[in-house]
Amino acid sequence: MQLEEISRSLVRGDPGAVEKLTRQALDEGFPPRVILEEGLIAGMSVVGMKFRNNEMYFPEVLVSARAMKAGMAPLEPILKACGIEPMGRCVLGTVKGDIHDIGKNLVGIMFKGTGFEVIDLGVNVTLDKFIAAIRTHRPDILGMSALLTTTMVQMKVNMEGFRSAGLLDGMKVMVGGAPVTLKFAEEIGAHAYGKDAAEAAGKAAELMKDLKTAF
Ligand code: B1M
Repeated sequence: MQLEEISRSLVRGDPGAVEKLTRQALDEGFPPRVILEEGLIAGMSVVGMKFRNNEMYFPEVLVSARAMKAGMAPLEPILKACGIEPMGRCVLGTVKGDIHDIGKNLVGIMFKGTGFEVIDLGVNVTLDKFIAAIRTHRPDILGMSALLTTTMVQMKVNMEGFRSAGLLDGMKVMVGGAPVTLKFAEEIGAHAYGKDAAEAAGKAAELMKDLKTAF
């Protein structure tokens, strides 16, 4: 089956095959979100499991990550095109010390698909860089991603930084990433937590309703 083949090629680390099969699946009428979730994300979950079980090593994981990006190339413009009027503006980044960006990029794609304008600051984003971007772009939503237990604590530092810089009025903060939980999000005073990219986009849309009724 097409989507399983995408997953298998991703786990095998074959960017050419992943991109070709993704394009084929689109031509055959598979919805982009289904290809993303049941092909690409499903494959990356297998990579994560194999990595945890020492069945895959970093160089192989990196090649699979490249294959994931190759598969995302034909999907991204279509997911983006689903949004009509920007429903809000989001500044997004992976926190300081952390270079994982696959999940954060997916969140960005889903936000764009939901109708948000997304300013992606990339990875290893310092508090100062977040603050400068908030002052420049005045986002409705600030999204932070962390994949390491050692870097998720930076989210707390950032929340305190935003608060003392007076930047939390009129802006909602969402956090997410594998080690991040709803409990942690609440503890640090974030406004929302997204378990995955689809949930994050749905919650972002809800946050926009809160912002509109508050102002
Ligand atoms: Co790293 N890594 N890694 N890694 N890596 C993990 C995260 C790890 C769990 C693997 C393991 O040990 N089992 C482990 C973290 C352990 C921990 O702290 N709990 C780990 C480690 C230890 C490391 C290094 C420290 C290894 C080393 O060098 N000794 C190192 C750190 C580098 C650094 O950041 N400073 C490192 C490096 C790397 C690579 C560079 C090789 C590569 C990253 C490539 C890249 O991102 N461009 C990599 C990868 C690929 C992984 C795994 C295998 C896969 C991560 C991924 O892309 N998942 C990962 C194991 C795993 O997760 N099972 C692992 C797929 C992605 C779709 O899911 O990112 O969870 P995820 O995103 C989801 C949700 O979390 C959520 O939505 C996304 C989509 O549904 N989400 C949000 C994410 N951000 C969100 C933000 C939101 C809302 C939702 O709101 C704003």
